[in-house]
Amino acid sequence: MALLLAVAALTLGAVACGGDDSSSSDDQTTTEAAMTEETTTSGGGGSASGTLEGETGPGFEIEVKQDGEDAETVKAGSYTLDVEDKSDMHNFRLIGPGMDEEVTDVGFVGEKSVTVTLKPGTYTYQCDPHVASGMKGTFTVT
Ligand SMILES: [Cu+2]
Repeated sequence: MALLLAVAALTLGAVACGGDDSSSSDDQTTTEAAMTEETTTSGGGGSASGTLEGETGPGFEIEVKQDGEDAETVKAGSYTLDVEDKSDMHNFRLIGPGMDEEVTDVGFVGEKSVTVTLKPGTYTYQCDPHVASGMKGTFTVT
């Protein structure tokens, strides 16, 4: 009889321990979630790895350059894209994996700078009203 009580007491003790374990793992989950959020925030604010220069207008021309040369192949990463829009007839849009951004709109004349994250694939830059007239180009991100 005494042995039976001892077993019962042990069992109760084990259940109590189990309860403690689950509450402490809840704490761990919370900490982990907070750390993940922090990592995401600092990753998003990372500094650009290079600069790309976009130009649209004043004629029916649009281009993207890197280091002064026509961008054809660009390494994946975060870039500062400086766009010079030289006419109120044209805009500048960049379309690619995970993005479709109108950097300058029709009517805007001047310079605009945005940060873009380029992923491997093909990117197209274009002037929306004049795509049919050939105001577009592409570059490859590797
Ligand atoms: Cu145009």
